[in-house]
Amino acid sequence: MPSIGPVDAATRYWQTQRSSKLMPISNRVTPGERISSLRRIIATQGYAVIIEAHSGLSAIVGETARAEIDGATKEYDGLWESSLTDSGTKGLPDASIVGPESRLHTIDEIIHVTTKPVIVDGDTGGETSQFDDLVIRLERLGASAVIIEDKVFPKRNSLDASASQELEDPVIFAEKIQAGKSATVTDDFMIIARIESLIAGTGLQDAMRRAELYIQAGVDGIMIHSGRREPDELFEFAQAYRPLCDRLGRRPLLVSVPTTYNHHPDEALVELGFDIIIHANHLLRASHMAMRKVAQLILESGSSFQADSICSPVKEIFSEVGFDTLAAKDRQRNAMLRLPVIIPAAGRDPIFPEQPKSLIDVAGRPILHHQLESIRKAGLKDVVVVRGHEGAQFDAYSEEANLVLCDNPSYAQTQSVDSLMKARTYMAQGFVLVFSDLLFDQEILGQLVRTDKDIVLAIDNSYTYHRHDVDKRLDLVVSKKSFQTQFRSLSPEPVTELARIGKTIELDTADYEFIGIAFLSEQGAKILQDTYDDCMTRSGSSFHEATSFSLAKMTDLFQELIDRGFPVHGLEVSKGWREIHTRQDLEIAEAEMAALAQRN
Ligand code: SPV
Ligand code: MG
Repeated sequence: MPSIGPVDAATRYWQTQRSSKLMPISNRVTPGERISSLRRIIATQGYAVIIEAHSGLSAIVGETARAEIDGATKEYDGLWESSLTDSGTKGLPDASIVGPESRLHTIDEIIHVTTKPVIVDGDTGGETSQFDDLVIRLERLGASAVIIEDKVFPKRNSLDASASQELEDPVIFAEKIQAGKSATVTDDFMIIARIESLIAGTGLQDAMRRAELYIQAGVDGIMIHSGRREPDELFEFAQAYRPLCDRLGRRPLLVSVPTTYNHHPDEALVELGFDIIIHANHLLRASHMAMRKVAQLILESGSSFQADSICSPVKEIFSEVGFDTLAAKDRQRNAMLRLPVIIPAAGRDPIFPEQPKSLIDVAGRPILHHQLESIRKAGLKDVVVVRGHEGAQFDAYSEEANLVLCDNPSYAQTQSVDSLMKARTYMAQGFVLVFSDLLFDQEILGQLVRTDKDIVLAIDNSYTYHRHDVDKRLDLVVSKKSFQTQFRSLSPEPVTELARIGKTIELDTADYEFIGIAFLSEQGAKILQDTYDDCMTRSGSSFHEATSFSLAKMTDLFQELIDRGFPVHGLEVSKGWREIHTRQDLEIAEAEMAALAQRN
């Protein structure tokens, strides 16, 4: 039998909890963190390489792309939300036709599914007031920068050499930059000016003059664009940029979009002084070519069979967009609904000696009937009853669908733990424990099963309001938060970690009573069984409140788990249950049910 030393097993438990629960948090980013991350990357790495995205899926592809080079992993530093590819995706030309609302929708779509910095193509920025509004919205979304070009609205894409390109008056454009800067909330959000002199053919001198004006206006970066394959003037600009900045006393970032001159590698552009390199349209162009190929192939071959080899498998798309995670959650939920409910019902109660407690009639039906009704309303199906005293009376239930009868022949010498363990073959996926003397609403089961804890007991504190009238032995509970005085006045958390459980706790010390329903996840059930097995090997004298381990009650075993460092939680429920301890309880329950039936 494996020995699970108290410390070892609990330490292992906490380690697995930490590693499994931190993952989703590290995968999220706040707008503020995302905005500043672009500057941070450039400050630490010296440059940033950006890939275009035009949709959520293309953004995921860009964000997750990896290359192993000389033992190091390379990835993109951020995403470019391009007007060319956003328009192209919609089947429209890049000519100020797709409006800002639509563009913002795409940007939001990209930001929603990624964590990397996003640089937005702001076209001309529109009028000053429109640009202000764009800046406010982009900063709030978490984009790191917007690039606006010094052309006149409506602009035409810069890569079409035949298009006539009209440039904006640089003084007016500089004012737009200033207005945009004053609309920002943080210093992190960047406004980058894109100089189109080399596209419009007005030459290097014009480009340099514009750069000076824009730098003086407070711009955070300059993008110098060229549609040439050998952009000599652009390289000259890059060389003259450093002395210009030295003269002006500040050097905004320098940005390159090497679509036409991409035989000059990124590294060479960084050498020339570029800080940001944007590969501006490649994911759209790649998907366009792939789509055309596949569309044609299916037509030619009369089936999609041959196209399969050049399409991503559906499963890959599923996992790319998080369908896998969602399906895993569904599976988890369905597994929850398949959880067995185990009812230890073997004991003999001296107040009701003639019957198993489960089969006492309340309002004309045995307690077990009421329990099965609530269990099934909660969506749980499988029920295991452990019988002992007057066990043959359960024979009437042997044909009941999804109900298993288990025997505890030693019931007269043992207590609830022993009975529960007679059903251990049903615990592999976790289980719900229900005491046999309890009437309860289905909501309690649903709430318990939905907590993300491994061992959760339904607890109620209503007895504390009349604790001095309590005349029966309750399963009392002390929660950990009762040690933390600062929490006492706050509204109670529904789930709380427990410190003590047992019948001999002083009524004044306890916060809650355990009502007799508990949920144990797969891991919780394993911990419970391992602990039980370990205690069996050591059993001898007393075990918590029991005089021997074989007489242990569930409260004793739960206390043992707490002492070993496994978290046992309580979920607060304040109504919807009644236990039948005495004949008076029976009368009260019947009266309550009659009142309820009348109301309905
Ligand atoms: C874009 O990607 O939309 C750009 C860059 O503005 S370019 O197409 O080269 O003008
Ligand atoms: Mg553009």
